[in-house]
Amino acid sequence: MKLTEIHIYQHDLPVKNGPYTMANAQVWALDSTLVKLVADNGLVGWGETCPVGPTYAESHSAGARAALSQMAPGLIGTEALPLPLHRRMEGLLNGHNYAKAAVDIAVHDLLGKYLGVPVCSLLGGAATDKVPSYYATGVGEPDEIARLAREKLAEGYPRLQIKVGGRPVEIDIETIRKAWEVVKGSGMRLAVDGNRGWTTRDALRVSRECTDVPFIMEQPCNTIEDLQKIRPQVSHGIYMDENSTSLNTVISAAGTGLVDGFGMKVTRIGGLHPMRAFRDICEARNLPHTCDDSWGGDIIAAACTHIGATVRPNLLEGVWLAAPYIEGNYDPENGIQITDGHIDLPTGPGLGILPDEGRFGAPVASF
Ligand code: 0XW
Ligand code: MG
Repeated sequence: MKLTEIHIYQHDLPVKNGPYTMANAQVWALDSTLVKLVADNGLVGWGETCPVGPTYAESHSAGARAALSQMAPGLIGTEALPLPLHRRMEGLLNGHNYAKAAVDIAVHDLLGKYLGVPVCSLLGGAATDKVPSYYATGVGEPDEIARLAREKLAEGYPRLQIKVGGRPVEIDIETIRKAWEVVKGSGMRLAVDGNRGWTTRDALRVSRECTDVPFIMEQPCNTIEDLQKIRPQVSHGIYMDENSTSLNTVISAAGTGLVDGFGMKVTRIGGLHPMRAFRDICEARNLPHTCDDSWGGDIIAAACTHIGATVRPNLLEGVWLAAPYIEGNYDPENGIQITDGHIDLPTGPGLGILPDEGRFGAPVASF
């Protein structure tokens, strides 16, 4: 099976009850990029990549489309298999994992449809058909985050991620304490995500003043050097998110014991093929992690759910979806949803969702 056509689409995803606020980004609407691969047998596969604004990471939506347009002509005629496609993409463009990921997701969808199996089977096989999710608050007032914690606990979420940073650290400490008062004793796990926004001074102070609150500290500071600096001084587990931009970084961070786990995004690491290597590295080191993305509709949601289902259950921190912040689904029938804090693994071949193409309008580029 060889690739014969590549179509790139642009689609806006307004944030429900926006904005969504993180330490370094405030977003009202996200600009998603979709990729449709067509094979010589007429089968179609869908991929997606959706940076959460231009300041969250070294990625932006126009950059994704430019990178895809740069690679697309050279991908026509390539075997529709993840490994040859990744090697071809490496030969056509250096870096830009988040754009390559859209092609990677689409080829998994295509291959699954061709073989008549769900993507989770291509990734080694699912361990569950109900994948735990977690809820991520925005940066908010302490009482509002406590209210959200109560609401999400009642909805059945097994984990809550509280966003902090970009404001006086005293407010972050008050927020953590108020949320803990709500979830204490419930079994709900807590993550406190600085999204690179704290100084090392802030991270040390939070850990010192909240020694009695069992949360993990996710990407508290901006750089790997910052994490190295605070590592021996904090009493909380540290997870790496935004700094883990490649398998190479993951190997070093896991191998040197710099972190206790990861918040991982499928598109940041380059798609599902590198994601399964990441999963296996974490399993070898007994490191928990999430399977997320920065944002995106049903295609990204399905990709994250399929890989999440293959993670050893005691190491899966959860699969985060943008679904609670998005109105509607690409696939009105089988769209991915969170129910009782969990996601049903799609059962159809490939990603198990069929986007209603009409929603995306005409392609912005076709090859
Ligand atoms: C909560 N997320 C998975 C979604 C936003 O893009 C940020 C992210 C994170 O954990 O940093
Ligand atoms: Mg994070």
